[in-house]
Amino acid sequence: MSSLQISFIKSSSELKECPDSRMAECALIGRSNVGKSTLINALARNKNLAKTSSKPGKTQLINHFIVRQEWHLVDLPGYGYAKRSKTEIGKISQRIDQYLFRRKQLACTYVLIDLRHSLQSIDLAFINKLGEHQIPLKIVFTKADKIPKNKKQAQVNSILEELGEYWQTLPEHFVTSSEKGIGMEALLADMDSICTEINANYFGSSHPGK
Ligand SMILES: Nc1nc2c(ncn2[C@@H]2O[C@H](COP(=O)(O)OP(=O)(O)OP(=O)(O)O)[C@@H](O)[C@H]2O)c(=O)[nH]1
Ligand SMILES: [Mg+2]
Repeated sequence: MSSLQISFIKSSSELKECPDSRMAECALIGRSNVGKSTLINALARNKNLAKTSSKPGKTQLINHFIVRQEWHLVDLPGYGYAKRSKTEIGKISQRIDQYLFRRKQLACTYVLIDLRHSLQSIDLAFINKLGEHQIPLKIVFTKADKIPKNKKQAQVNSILEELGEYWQTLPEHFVTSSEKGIGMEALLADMDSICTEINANYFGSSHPGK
């Protein structure tokens, strides 16, 4: 994979601080420590772009990155990190919801799920909430390097089966490892094509007001 032109734009603590741009964006969401920020670094091939940590709760703000000067990639705080005060948990969850439910530029949400575990109730609740609000979503399985090769597909199928009990049509999914660079090209191509289409149809020259 050739290196990607991507740079950090800004961190925002609420929706109204987010970049006021006419560009589509893809957002990464998922439990704290699932590997959202690391995934951005793996896509960028730059370990210092997004701040990561082996401890959960690292990303607390809405972080905008710009890809090829064409679309935004957004690193969100994780949900489900219990070792915070109730006030802090409420504030972060409100920040996430406000962004996901009201950001007009949001083209697709990628929900990251750790492939090592069965589907957690908090992930299911979050995915179902996105579905109820009709927010486009896809699933990104992370840390695939931690699963033996011969067990990987069975683990993917088992999580999808659990999800299938609630979803008639399963969301599209990607299997990735930021550590080993697995699945990066497919994921990036997907984001690229979604944002290019939205940019052309919604933010293009025919868009009213432009
Ligand atoms: N083995 C392995 N470890 C990974 C992978 N992706 C992330 N990690 C590790 O998982 C830990 C958490 O990664 P982060 O990217 O900071 O997680 P996050 O989802 O951004 O977490 P918050 O900011 O707390 O929401 C770090 O120790 C990473 O090195 C992966 O593909 N494979
Ligand atoms: Mg993070």
